[in-house]
Amino acid sequence: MRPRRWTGLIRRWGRYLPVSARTPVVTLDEGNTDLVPAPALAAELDLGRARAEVWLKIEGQNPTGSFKDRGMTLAVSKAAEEGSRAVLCASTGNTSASAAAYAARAGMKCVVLLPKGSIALGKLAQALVHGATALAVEGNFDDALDMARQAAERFPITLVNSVNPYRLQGQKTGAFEVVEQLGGAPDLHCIPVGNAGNISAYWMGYREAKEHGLSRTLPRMLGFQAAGAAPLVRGHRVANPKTVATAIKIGNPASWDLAVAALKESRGRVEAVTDAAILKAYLLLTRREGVFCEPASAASVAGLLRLSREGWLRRAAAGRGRGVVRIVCVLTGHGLKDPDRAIALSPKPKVIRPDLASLAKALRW
Ligand code: AN7
Repeated sequence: MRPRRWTGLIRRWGRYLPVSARTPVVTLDEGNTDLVPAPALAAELDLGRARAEVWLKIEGQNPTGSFKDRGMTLAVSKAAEEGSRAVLCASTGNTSASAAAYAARAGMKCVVLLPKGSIALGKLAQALVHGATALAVEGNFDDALDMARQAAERFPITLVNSVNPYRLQGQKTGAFEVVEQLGGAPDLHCIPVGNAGNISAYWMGYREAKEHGLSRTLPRMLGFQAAGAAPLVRGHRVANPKTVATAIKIGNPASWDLAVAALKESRGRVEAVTDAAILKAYLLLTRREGVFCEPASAASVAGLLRLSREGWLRRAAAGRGRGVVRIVCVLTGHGLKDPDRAIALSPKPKVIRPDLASLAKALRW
């Protein structure tokens, strides 16, 4: 039998990407992540007479545990094609983890600028273990991104933040996969928003999927920011963003205009969700769906629950009668990225002696 395995998103979707036969494909076989039903979450939603079908796009299944690998395979492949020997990014963690891994794969140097003290443990471990030069910037992500942009103009190093257009090109494949997995676009697409690259990339992907005849419809894009880091909701930059969801602790999103266009064109919405609501959604996913994502990812679910509570979902579903409304929530990163948060929210294991009596006592049997 001819071997047949997934060989990454450039090989699968290359005809829709800015690559040629000359592009050296730097891949870790990213993409092709599962779309898992979320019945417990669906049961929490109020759509009036309509019924919700909720799907989780598990981007934590990517090689470095986040959706960033979709953009990074393309950005690093194109950097290699252009003869670059080094890549640079500012990051709240996941971009640095991904850049470090793909640079290692490509034999390139990697420099990552990390806001000091704001990076989840797993992400820091990844950047370091893949051999990146990590610098802790005394400032926030927005300061670090400013520096990275300036440095890339001055020095011979390729910027792989999402201001690099290849990043969004790679990330749009998430929408192609959703369309393929559902046999068409969903009605609603829920996604956390930080630097606003991913919401822009998904919208581009859905639009292209329609143009290429892969889907007949487009979803409404629903973006969610942490309440303490919600520049798009407030309509202005946030100087000192604050949230437990460190991945989206961003006050001045680079893809601001693209995200606003996506929201407008899709008749979407951008809303803020509190840290308490994010952590509640995180625990719903971990304890009732058995799905472990990082806090920032749970913002998409917190937002969906908020829109349900406010009656927005019910109004949005009004035209459907007793029909089904299909909702996708992108879970952008794996829960193991931020083990400290998982442990902080959970009871500590009780220490017991190695005998049955101690076990029975601990369990109150
Ligand atoms: C898990 O790694 O910005 O709105 O530097 O890691 O496209 O920025 C990460 C962002 C959502 C927000 N979920 O996506 C970085 C970084 C997770 C993330 C986002 C991020 P964008």
